[in-house]
Amino acid sequence: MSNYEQMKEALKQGNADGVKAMVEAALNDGATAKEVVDNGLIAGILELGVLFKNNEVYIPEVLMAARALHTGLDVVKLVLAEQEVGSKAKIVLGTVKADLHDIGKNLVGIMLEGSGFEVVDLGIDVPSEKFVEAVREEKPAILALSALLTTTMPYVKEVIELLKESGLRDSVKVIVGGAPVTQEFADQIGADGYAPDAGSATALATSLVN
Ligand code: B1M
Repeated sequence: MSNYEQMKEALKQGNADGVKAMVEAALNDGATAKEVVDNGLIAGILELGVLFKNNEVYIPEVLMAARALHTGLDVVKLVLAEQEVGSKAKIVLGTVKADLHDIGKNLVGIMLEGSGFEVVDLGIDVPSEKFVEAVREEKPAILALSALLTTTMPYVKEVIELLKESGLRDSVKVIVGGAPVTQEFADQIGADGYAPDAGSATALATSLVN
């Protein structure tokens, strides 16, 4: 079994200590943070996602795997922080109302921080009003909204509408993402940008502040 196969298996079993040790070993062996995240951590959770969809595993197993994944991401985050190149701009980030998924959002945050942005992470299940309040108080250059459920996508639109009503829409760029979100949806709701993955989100944010 390759190292990444072992990492994926440990992740699917929710073995946080194993995942941590394997991520550290892979990075020490010269793997890049992106390789570890793409080939080990994300690949593992997506494989588990298929089992979840087919009712072969249930929410407790997925939560254990998510915890193991976050343990691995914490190691990656330390490596990326060491490469930091100074603050580019402030970004407020969060997962929209009624949505508890945070793995992708956290990955986006880690990549943004790793490329020099200051990230204020509001967490998950964030009420739309709280995003507006954060834009007023933090004055970020970018507001980044994540949604993983088709049922929570309308809240992405709600945030943009509330920003308009509050007279704050022109003060901030809004970028959106998450598995069910598309460029077409982003255009429909008047977002400033859409990114399909964490790497693209970083490139998009950089292009919007330059
Ligand atoms: Co949930 N879940 N889940 N889940 N879950 C999905 C999303 C689902 C596709 C599974 C399935 O049925 N195949 C499905 C959604 C169907 C739909 O709406 N289309 C689903 C469902 C139905 C549910 C529940 C309703 C299940 C239930 O209770 N019956 C429930 C809802 C809870 C809620 O939120 N209110 C639920 C619960 C959960 C857990 C809590 C058990 C757990 C979340 C744990 C956690 O996040 N801490 C969970 C998980 C883990 C998943 C799957 C398996 C994996 C999601 C994930 O982390 N992917 C997922 C299946 C799947 O995606 N194949 C599934 C890995 C992650 C790196 O990818 O989040 O897409 P992703 O992020 C990517 C990009 O999307 C992008 O960059 C990231 C990295 O490259 N991105 C952005 C994300 N945000 C971005 C923001 C940006 C730009 C890019 O700019 C701002």
